[in-house]
Amino acid sequence: TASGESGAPATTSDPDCVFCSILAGKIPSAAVRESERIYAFRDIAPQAAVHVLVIPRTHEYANAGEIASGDPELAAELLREAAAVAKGEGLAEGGYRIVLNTGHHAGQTVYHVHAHVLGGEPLGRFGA
Ligand code: DGP
Repeated sequence: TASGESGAPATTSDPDCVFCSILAGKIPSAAVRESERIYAFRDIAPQAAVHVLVIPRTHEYANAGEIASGDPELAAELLREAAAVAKGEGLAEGGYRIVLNTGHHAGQTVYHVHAHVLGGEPLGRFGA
């Protein structure tokens, strides 16, 4: 996809992707934070008192490794926005976890890169 005449960054979309449908407004979501390239919304099946998903508006990166290689600035923005969500949700003092699942063994179900921001209560230790 080419950049628009506005010079805005190119954005791709997949009609079969649930997060692209959320971005398009076809599936409702509870917005938490929005910027030009990033959208944050509440997870439909929260795994902690606070559970927010932070995603780039573009579909082109499936996971953390792809976005870090393909658009390092966007990857950094994803993490900055995740931290801003945590601060906005009041998690900065108590602490929180940012999770980026990659692939089957990690339980990744949506192949549109997303950071989970989890907190608001003590979290169980991660692992198998
Ligand atoms: P992962 O397992 O890392 O691929 O996480 C995908 C997350 O997406 C999972 O925690 C549930 C969430 N999710 C899936 N479908 C929807 C939806 O339609 N709305 C919202 N808000 N979250 C969704």
